[in-house]
Amino acid sequence: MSQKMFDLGGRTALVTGSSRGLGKAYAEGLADAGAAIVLNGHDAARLAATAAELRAKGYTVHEALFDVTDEAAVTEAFAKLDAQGVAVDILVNNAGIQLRKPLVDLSMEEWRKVIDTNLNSAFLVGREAARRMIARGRGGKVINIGSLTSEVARATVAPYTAAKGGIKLLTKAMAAEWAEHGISVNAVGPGYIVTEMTQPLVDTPSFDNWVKQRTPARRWGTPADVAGTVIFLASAAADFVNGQIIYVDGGMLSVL
Ligand code: GCO
Repeated sequence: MSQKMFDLGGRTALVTGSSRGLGKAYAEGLADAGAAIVLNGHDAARLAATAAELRAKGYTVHEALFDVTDEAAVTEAFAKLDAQGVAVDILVNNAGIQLRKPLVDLSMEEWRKVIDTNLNSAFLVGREAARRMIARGRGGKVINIGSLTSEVARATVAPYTAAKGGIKLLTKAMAAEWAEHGISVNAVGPGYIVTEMTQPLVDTPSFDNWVKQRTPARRWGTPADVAGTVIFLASAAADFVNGQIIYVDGGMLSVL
């Protein structure tokens, strides 16, 4: 019984920002659990390379090259999926960027780019996906990717923090409106995970030591550490979980 609850066979999962990093790990994990996947990115070559890599593992992989911050591009991308007969049952709003800079030095353009990519995109893509999930009448899953900064702040990452705080409450707002349609909406908050985005921090001895001291597990996380929680929230095992954010942080948020 337990195995069936986690089986994603017959489902299709769109993961935004999935040509590399955590998004790629989520996509591969969902594929390994049986889902067909739709990879998304804005770099055609990188997207094609990742799609080829995952197809070589026997997974069913579609590619959706579009800018998640561009409303028209998002609408067009879903129209193309409709035309291809690809129905998104599981959406992982993962696309995100980081900009480490003091608030007083930020331009409005820099602020807006982070908010657009890390928060507004979840609305744009979530809206298109939910419209179709509701119309199909067979429910669905939306998993937004938050951060430790959905709860607490760190100096020099203000726009990222504001966006990820927004992701936490947008998740609850989506759950408030979409749960009655059988769509469960939750979030995952990765802790300090080794990815291209955090590599500069890993390579800074003082920051690396701080993470290891502040984390009860005394290590950085890996993308594989987070993928399991995404699979859980995408599965029938989480059908009655709604509006929650699950932190995968080695315990960092739980201790002083
Ligand atoms: C930073 C990091 C963090 C992590 C992650 C922590 O500069 O502090 O980029 O923001 O990426 O979000 O949960």
